[in-house]
Amino acid sequence: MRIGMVCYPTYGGSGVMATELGHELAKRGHSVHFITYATPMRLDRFQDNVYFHEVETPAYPLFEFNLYSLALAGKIIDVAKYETLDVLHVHYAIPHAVSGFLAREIVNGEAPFKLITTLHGTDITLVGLEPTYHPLVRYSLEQSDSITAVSRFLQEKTLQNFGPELSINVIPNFVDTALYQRCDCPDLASHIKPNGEPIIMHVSNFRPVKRVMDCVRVLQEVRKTLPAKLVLVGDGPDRSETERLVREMGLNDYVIFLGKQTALPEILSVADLFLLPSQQESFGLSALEALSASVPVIATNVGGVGEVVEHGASGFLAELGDINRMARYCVDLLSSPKKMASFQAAARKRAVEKFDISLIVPMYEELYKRIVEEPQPA
Ligand code: GMT
Repeated sequence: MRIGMVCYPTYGGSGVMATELGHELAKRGHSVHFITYATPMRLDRFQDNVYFHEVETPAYPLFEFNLYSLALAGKIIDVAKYETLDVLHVHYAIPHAVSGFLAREIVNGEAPFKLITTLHGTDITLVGLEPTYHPLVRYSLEQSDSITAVSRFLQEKTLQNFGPELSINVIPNFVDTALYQRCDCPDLASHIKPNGEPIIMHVSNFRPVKRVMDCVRVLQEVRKTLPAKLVLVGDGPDRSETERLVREMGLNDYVIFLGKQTALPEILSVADLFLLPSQQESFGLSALEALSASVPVIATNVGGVGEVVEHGASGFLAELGDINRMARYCVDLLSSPKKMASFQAAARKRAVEKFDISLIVPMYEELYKRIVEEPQPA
């Protein structure tokens, strides 16, 4: 099949998912055409059957604002015509579903393709609720040939916020469990935990919704009992504020900022626990990657996180902002090797049995096949 894949190329779960999906579909013999404004972060190696089409947004003095949505529609039209796409799969509704819909209407007859929209989170729970965007998101969902959501939570939220008549399939996010597994990384371990200190890790794009500063507060509580360290991976708007808080709390020697990293399987391998204190999370892909690397997760019980982490088995869930409880869960696991071992095993089992790439990608393939075979509406 010939598939167009539209996503954000930046450090974020929806772009990661789209790119990993594209890689796997290409391995299975499909042609995959990424269409976005920069090379997606994980499109970092050559692969047969994978193509990248960069969207350039022409400037003109009259345009005070960048016309990306239109430039994207124009590029989709170009790729659909010259690469004869069967399917256009857009990740994150705003503006991708709108640009995809517009392109499909324009090329219909000449180069028809089916439009699939995958919802990832704030396109439905936050940005899509802005009164300016809401009607556009609703219309582009109604007009998509198929809609998928990455969790049951997000499916329900979409039905509530955008219309109970929409038909939405849940296809959860996935992880390559062969890649994300614990490995021995003595050099990294000796750098990060020279004295074998327990390591609590957090990986995110440091947006306010991730509440990275709560990780620092949890560490402060944990250190009243155990000499733990916190490793923060990623970068974004809240990084400077978090660094300031670390200095104010006198925790400089116990918090390591690694910035944006790509070698996540190795880095996760030095972690004892993964902390995700988010305010909102439709799925929590970083938590799944941690589980796959046998790292139990302590997270807030928000959105779809409970569909990924089983409370009391592969991790623990706490109320939003409940620093003391998250710290107690950390201490509980870090001070009980037997319990920790059973949580580590459950974490890995959960990722392998429920979310491995080999289980989820065929769901997308079946969906593509089904909608491509559906007759075109008259
Ligand atoms: O919705 C966002 O803020 C961005 C998006 C992203 O690109 O990272 O995150 C969402 O999609 C991820 C991949 O499906 C999910 O794992 C995240 O939970 C979700 N973020 C939120 O719902 C806040």
